[in-house]
Amino acid sequence: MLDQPFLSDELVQKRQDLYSRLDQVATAPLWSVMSKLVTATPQPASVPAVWSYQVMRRLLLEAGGLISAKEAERRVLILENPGIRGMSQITQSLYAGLQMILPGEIAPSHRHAASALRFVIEGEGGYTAVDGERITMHPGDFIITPSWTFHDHGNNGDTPVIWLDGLDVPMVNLFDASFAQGYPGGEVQALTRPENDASARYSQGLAPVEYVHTSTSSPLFHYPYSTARAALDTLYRNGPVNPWHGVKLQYINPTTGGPAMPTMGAFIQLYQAGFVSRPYRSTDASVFCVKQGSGVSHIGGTLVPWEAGDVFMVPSWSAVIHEVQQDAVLFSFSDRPAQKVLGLWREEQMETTL
Ligand code: GTQ
Repeated sequence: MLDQPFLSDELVQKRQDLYSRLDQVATAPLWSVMSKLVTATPQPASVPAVWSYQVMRRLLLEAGGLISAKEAERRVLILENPGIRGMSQITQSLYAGLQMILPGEIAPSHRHAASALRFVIEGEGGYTAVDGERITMHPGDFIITPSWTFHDHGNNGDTPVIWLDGLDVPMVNLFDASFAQGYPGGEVQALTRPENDASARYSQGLAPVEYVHTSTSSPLFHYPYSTARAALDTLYRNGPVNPWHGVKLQYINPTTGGPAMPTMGAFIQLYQAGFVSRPYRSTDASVFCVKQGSGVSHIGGTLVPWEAGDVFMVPSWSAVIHEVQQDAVLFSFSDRPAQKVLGLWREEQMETTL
């Protein structure tokens, strides 16, 4: 910073006078806000945080006895970052929540400009229908709901189904580009293709010869856990294991090789018990959901313990070290694709360990 020059009382007074007249014409001097406006490094207001699944599950079940999925439209407990309460945000750019559908319930069909992703935590028999195709949800499955696709959820099983929702709502609202509407034809959208149709079309290293790439999102909406887990196990055996990320895969649009959606990227990684990752930081704040295992993450100096079902977040540019206690599979998502396409994304793989 520059040395502060001597200011006479007269000059101070004249400046104050100018600033108050600037204020009256909706103007402000850049020099008084420059350093907090254009920061040398990211200065996130969000803080490291963890939501215990055992606690959240009890609260969701309690909510289930007090309001139906139909009345709520979506029965979701929003995970609000403690550093930015009241904003419905888990990071500066992302929304996250835990959604529950009880047996026989329906969350009515709607669509919105915001893109959504789901990571299934618990329960069998749940389904979500996206763009005319029903997807049966199993724990660990990753499912996308691209922007402006109709989607409704239901539960044909006999136990609660609970999943993590991730949406880019804060980004959509940053741009003042939000639209939403209910499905005009009733609670449940018409199904236009049988289950697993998109999987046959797009997930086998093949694509229909007439397929034309037009959407910004993947035509494949369902990424089963069984497939992801098998890949992680094989790659762990084959090696090498990355000292920062363990074995880490990203969910892709199979027709482009790029991310499944343009605003949010999603990942799944496997760490062996006893593994201590090297410190890593990146400009995309990340939301993690623990599929299995337990450990402690050191997030910018804060100790965050986690176990199966827990959700925790790492703010932008906070160095994170994962100390793994029991063999762990971590799902995560962030705004990385948006940052990359805007030329903003940075990462740093650091060398020092604990
Ligand atoms: O499932 O469509 O957590 O529209 C928030 C808004 C879930 C959904 C959320 C939504 C949904």
